[in-house]
Amino acid sequence: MTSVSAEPYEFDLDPATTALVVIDMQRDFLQPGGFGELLGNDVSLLARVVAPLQRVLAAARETGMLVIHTREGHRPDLADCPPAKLTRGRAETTIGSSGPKGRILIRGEDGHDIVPELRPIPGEVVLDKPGKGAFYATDMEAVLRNRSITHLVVTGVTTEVCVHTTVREANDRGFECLVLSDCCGSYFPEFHEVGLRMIAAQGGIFGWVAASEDLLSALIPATADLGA
Ligand code: C5J
Repeated sequence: MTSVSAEPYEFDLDPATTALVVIDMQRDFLQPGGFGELLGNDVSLLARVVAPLQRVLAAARETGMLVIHTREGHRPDLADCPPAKLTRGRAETTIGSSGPKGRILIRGEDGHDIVPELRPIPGEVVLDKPGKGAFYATDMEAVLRNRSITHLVVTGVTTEVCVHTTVREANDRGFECLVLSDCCGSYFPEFHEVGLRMIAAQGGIFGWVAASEDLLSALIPATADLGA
């Protein structure tokens, strides 16, 4: 058992029963020419998440934690995409439209894939989800229960959308969630800040929040300074 310094108080975890969840670190959200930028967002705000997340991913692999990467996206025929999701925003460019990275948020397209810096390795779970939360219309819960996972370290983008939705879903299912503040990001810095505060408020109403350094120093004390 390892204790991580966190808000609102320390988060105790055992790597054997903890999964690292990496939410939607896809080209479509992070890279120029992807969906996020086509919607008018500054994608450089998300790029800063990559380096600390690489260090956490390396530590999770070293300690033998289960690693789950999620990707938001849809079937090429859009049969699993609610019409409301397609038409929301009244934008000309939407899910399924052709863009510089292929069809937006469509499985198998370049933009739908995970950024190369965080590419999954064999043995890691890659979970395709049609919604914001990782539990909705997926086998996420079965994957976790079958591995006796009780604790989640949650990272990825965006803080207030897919990260928040997943943490809320996990919390209602009884999983203990630690969100890493510098390993999550938003196109809206104020939403990121408030989103994190909402998780740890009221004695940890949805879970805990810590910086990645606090997790790393608890997991692998000898390598904690590598990222500084
Ligand atoms: C969004 C996500 N923002 N991964 N998706 O639409 O947060």
